[in-house]
Amino acid sequence: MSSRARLSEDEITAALAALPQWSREGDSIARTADAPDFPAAVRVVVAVAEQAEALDHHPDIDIRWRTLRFVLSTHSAGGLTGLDFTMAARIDEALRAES
Ligand code: HBI
Repeated sequence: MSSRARLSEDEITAALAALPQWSREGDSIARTADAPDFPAAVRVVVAVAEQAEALDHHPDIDIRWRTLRFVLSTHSAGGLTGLDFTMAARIDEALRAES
């Protein structure tokens, strides 16, 4: 499901159901999470960066002290694709590793 083909509304709804921490924001999905402290938040960003490079798919990342916000969309498709949901799951894994 990690292709760059734009997903249908039904596919988006189904994919979001498997990612309860994420919410739809227009043509993107987004998640906010608090790390235990600032160094842990930075470690999450480093782990996410490595996964983003591996997938060639990069989230928008906002870090404020220990609060992280991730926003995903597939710019080249002008909307949501399977890559967004694959990357969202990897972001969840990186957050769990620092929780
Ligand atoms: N990341 N979120 C996101 N969306 C893209 O379209 C994208 C990307 N990272 C790299 C990338 N595209 C390149 O493969 C080129 O398509 C620009």
